[in-house]
Amino acid sequence: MTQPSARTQSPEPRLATLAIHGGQAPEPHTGSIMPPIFQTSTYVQPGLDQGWPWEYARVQNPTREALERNVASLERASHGIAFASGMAAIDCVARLLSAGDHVVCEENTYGGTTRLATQVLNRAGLSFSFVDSRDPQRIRDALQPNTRLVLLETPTNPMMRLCDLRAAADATRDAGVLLCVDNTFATPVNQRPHETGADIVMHSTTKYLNGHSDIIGGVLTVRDPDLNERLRFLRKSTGAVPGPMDCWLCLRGTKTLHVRMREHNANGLAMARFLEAHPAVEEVHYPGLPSHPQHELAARQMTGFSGMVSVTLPTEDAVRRLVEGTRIFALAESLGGVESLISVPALMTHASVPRERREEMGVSGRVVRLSVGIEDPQDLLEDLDRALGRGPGW
Ligand code: P1T
Repeated sequence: MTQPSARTQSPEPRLATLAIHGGQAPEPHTGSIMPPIFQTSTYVQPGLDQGWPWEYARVQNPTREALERNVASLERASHGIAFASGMAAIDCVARLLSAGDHVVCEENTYGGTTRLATQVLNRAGLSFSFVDSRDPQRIRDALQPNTRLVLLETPTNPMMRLCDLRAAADATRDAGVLLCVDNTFATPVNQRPHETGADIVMHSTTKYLNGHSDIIGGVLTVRDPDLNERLRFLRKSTGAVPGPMDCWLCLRGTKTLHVRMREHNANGLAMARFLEAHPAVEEVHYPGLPSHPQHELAARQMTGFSGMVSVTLPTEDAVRRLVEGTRIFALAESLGGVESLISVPALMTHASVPRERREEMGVSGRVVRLSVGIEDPQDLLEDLDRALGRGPGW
């Protein structure tokens, strides 16, 4: 057979095409253009020992597998493994390890990740070193002979610190250690850690991937078939699978991920610029601003900076006035939905991190986190301005 010429070879589809079509061929029996919701716990088998591929829905579910293929395609991975929550996904990564193993973990992760490490996984015999991965040398310095995993989050929740993913991958490759990157804040639209050498990419699909604040879910992506098999075995054995309806909702969300992220990126930058110029704001933490100490790295490893913006205000009273005073930004945990949310990490998402550790990282009661949605940016600016005590009343 002759090789197709370069002209007739189809190029690798781009992200917007993958978001809509990746992993989702029409259903073969009816041609249903959307993947059906296979709401079943088990499958009739044609006979004993027939090698029937569908056994039990904890192990196989076609709706879930469509989501897994879709997210894997967006992350430029070869396999996806979906979970009942982002925390279940991180827990599964940790279960690759055994008692006595050591993990190097970014110190400014989501509070639930710290809680899992210091109040659950430590009791199973894992030890953790928490590092400021803004300096990749600190990752190298924290590696021990028994280190098996480096767990990073970039940008971090909520201080928007960055880790140089290429440098982190160099450090872990040299040491033969797995690198897992929580890509929840950036999304594959803005950053693809597998392309710079990460072994595992993790998402809380609760956030941008689903995008509509109506499910809890998680996913891991990998390129290595052996790692895929090990993670699937762990998930089959521990059982934290998402339901088919939630997978279908998430797939519906990923179809518009690229469109939503364009708006989140634009609105996030608009809010960050506005807040930076606002007299009531002490400091803005947003990698897309030239004033961010790692802006040069952000511009190099990200193509957009998402809708997550944190600000430090002069007093806790000012924080209370802001978060209780907005009318569009709703006071709530979580992020990444089309609607704007506002929160105080020290009292909400990061309350389980010990106070001294929180404050060392700047996560004081004076920090407010915004998840900027895709409403009209002028309405959002006016909402913040009014609640910060300068704009007109409504
Ligand atoms: O909530 P869950 O789907 O289990 O995901 C946990 C998680 C993991 N990683 C990151 C970066 C996260 O932000 C989260 C959850 N975060 C919030 C609920 C929050 O408001 O920050």
